[in-house]
Amino acid sequence: MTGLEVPESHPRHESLLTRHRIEDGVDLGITSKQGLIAQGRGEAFDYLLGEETIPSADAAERAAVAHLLRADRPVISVNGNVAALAPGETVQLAQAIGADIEINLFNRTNERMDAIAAHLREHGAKEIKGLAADDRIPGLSHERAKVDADGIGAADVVVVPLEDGDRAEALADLGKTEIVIDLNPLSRSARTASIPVVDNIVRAIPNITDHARELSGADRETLESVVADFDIEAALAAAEAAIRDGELSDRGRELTE
Ligand code: PTJ
Repeated sequence: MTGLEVPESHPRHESLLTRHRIEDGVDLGITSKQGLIAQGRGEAFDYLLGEETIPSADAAERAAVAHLLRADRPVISVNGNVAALAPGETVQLAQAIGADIEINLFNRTNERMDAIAAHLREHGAKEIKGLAADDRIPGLSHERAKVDADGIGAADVVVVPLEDGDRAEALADLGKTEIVIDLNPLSRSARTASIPVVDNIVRAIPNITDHARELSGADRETLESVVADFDIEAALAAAEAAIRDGELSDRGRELTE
């Protein structure tokens, strides 16, 4: 563990804590070194978004829940960054919506698969998929093609945080509903998604769980209207506008002063 203290008064307290969690993930053999670079890229977008959940992202998180609660076989895909940044939160979300958790890695090794599975179990996960890897997503040559036949292979709705564009497109080609969590609204993954959530996973996953609790008793008609009311293009445009035009909230101004 890094053991570094970040004073709570620091204006970027949450962001620095997140950075340390990724460092710890690398030390524990959970996160790849490339995960550090991905984190840096994400931080840059998060800074421009004011390090907060913008209203269009909150709407996307609610629409994501409507999809997940209607799903027959929802699955949450977990990589090394997700496991380091939000392990307990991911387990809670899976429980709230009745989803499976499947580990799926770009830089796949047996050691990392086992370390992530152990870490998720320490955070309350009971069953973890991805270790059997008895199916493949067609059209992908890299390790992310490996999935469980009764996990992502059979899923109708998949939550894919920090996805790469190739797999996002391949999953969409299979007709799966994809909920992509990615701070970059210009990424191919966000643009391929049925629901692009332009938010940091450390905020997005707990917020999706809150919406799941709120919508858990909703009837099908209500869920369908939440899905129908969500506008993909408008959500992506709102995120781009927030970044480009600096339409910052008080929090955003505090960070940039
Ligand atoms: O653990 P592995 O081996 O599966 O590898 C995972 C990484 C993330 C290293 C791999 O998928 C990768 O290289 O991803 P990319 O292509 O760098 O894409 C990461 C995307 O996630 C970028 O668009 C970032 O802006 C975004 N991102 C980074 N951190 C966060 C994020 N989005 C939401 N929350 C974050 N904390």
